[in-house]
Amino acid sequence: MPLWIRRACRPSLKSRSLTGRCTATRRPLSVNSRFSQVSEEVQQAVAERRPVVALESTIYTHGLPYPDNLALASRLESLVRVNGGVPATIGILEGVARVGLGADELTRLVSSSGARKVSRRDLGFACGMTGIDGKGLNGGTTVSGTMILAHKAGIRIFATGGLGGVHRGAEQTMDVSADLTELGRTPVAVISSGCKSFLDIPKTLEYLETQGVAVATFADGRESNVDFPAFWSRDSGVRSPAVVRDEAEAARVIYAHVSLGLQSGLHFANPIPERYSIPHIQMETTIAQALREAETAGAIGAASTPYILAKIKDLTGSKSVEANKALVEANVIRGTKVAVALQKLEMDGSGEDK
Ligand code: PSU
Ligand code: MN
Repeated sequence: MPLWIRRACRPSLKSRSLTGRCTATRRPLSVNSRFSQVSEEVQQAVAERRPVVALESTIYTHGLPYPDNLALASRLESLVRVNGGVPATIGILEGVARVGLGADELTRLVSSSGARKVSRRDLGFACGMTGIDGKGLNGGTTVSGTMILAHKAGIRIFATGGLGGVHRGAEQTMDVSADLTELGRTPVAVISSGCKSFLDIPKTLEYLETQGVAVATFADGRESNVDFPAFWSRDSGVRSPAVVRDEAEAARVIYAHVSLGLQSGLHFANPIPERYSIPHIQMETTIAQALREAETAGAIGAASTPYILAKIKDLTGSKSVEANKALVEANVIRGTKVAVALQKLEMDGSGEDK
């Protein structure tokens, strides 16, 4: 059981509702240090058990140019707020891992050149080293880096565009995103539009199963044949291992998962809104070309995903960028609704009666 639950459930007059259910405020692990800071707003929202939604920053530092990235970052934060949540954008600014970047901090991060891409392995470097100017480093946190910092701050819900995965040819390269192992060890629910199909989706789902990650796709009104989505495409040719009807159902799964003390994460895939979706078959040609160009350029390891994404952007013109923005917005709205539904379950304990 995560420490914050244990602490929150210590019996005391304050921590028991009339029904005897635990309604205490939730205290995160000690997070404020020289290397990590949680904003006042996020700390308070977590303590008051309000629905907090984590947002990553690699999509800004490595996905979009300035100032488009800043516009998207502000828009995503306001979407969380108008849907009843508290946003917590996460990233590394001058050597400090920040949960809940303020407007000025966010601008400094997304406008800086040379920000690193920070997954679990990079956190110590990003916070421990300095640049040639003697200042701390900047970094955009990936799904993996963001999950770690969100969890430390007591946040359970995280919305983003897409998840890393097992790369095609991984049997040779061993290129498996750290996002997948993070999902295996960190109890945070990630809402995204699945994996881009330049990855190997069947292997990604196999790997997530091995890691003990709960994976489901939002049905969006579909009765059967729900595919795990492939980012720009609602279909992928690969059936989703599980399906949830709506945000309330996703919240019930999270509530049960956390109550059982499971330490692994969850992934809820939200298919791209229909009017922006690009058919799976159509994307395949573009992807094949982007992969060939990445191979020729020798873009491997951490450089591989950003390189392929930039190539696909060149090849599809603005279409993929528009679709990208539309889907991340839809995911953030969904993620916030899940967080609101989860808060409701926790507050009235209705999940326990099921
Ligand atoms: N997939 C996308 N968009 C992204 C990423 C993945 O569709 O921006 C980013 C995320 O930050 C993700 C990271 O966590 O790339 C995965 O990189 P890698 O494949 O190197 O693990
Ligand atoms: Mn990789």
